[in-house]
Amino acid sequence: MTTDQFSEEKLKSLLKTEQLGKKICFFPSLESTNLFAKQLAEKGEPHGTLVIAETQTKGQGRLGRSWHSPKGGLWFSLILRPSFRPFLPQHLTFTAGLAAAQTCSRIIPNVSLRWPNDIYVESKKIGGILTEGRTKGNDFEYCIIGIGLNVNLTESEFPSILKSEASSLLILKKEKVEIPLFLANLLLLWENILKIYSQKGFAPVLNSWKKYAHFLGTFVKVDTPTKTIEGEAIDVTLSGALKVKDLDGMIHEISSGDVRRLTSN
Ligand code: BT5
Repeated sequence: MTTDQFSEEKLKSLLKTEQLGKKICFFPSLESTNLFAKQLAEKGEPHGTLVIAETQTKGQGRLGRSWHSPKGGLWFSLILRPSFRPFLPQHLTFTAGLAAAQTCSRIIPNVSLRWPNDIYVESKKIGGILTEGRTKGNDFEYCIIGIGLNVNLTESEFPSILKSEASSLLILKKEKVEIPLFLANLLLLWENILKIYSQKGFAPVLNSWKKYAHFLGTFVKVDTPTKTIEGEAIDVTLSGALKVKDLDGMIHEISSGDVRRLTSN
């Protein structure tokens, strides 16, 4: 199917991956690509299946938050059933973030990653990742990784509440990005990162991820499900946790939360 923003045939002709995106499910509109991908995964759809929608009517963020998904953005989810063990879903989020940051960096400078799942350019959020998984016993049967990237969104397409904190590749680059080419690049980079993860473990992925983690070494405020911690973001561990040193010198290892930067250096 082809629309003015996306062409399935174009994507197929540009894709150089072995597994990611080998099956493409494209829709002009879906409630949420994560939700749809989950339904497909439950029916046994294979590793690498791509679900993509031109708009989402109920795009999901983390913790029940919503994701604004008008036409012009790149909204997609992948079904991942990694054959290697062990793997952690939170590690997969980092692989996705790294692939997204590397792809965006080919278009605009100053792309950064903010723990655990945000893609920023300076102080503006341009994308986010939503990872969901289904367990079977102690193991993961599948993971759904949803990526939302504000590719060709204009200023007027953001609601006023997001205007000061969000941006898009189009706004920053002042040029339209070809979505099928962008996605083909992203999927190839992601597949290579997943290969590195399966062969060499998480450490090399994390090291590359940290090159984009400009928030490390700055003062942050982290809202966790139970408390708020302020201090210096000092590291991200191999389990994917954020280490923050508070003003008393105490080190906190945080596995879930939202980071806000308190300094702009
Ligand atoms: C995220 O959540 O950042 C994960 C977003 C994942 C979206 C993708 S799109 C494809 C797939 N299908 C889905 O249904 N979801 C995934 P979180 O960290 O909770 O951030 C959500 C917050 O970001 C919201 O509360 C807003 O403040 C802000 N936000 C919403 N839409 C935005 C947008 N388009 N650009 C920038 N910020 C946005």
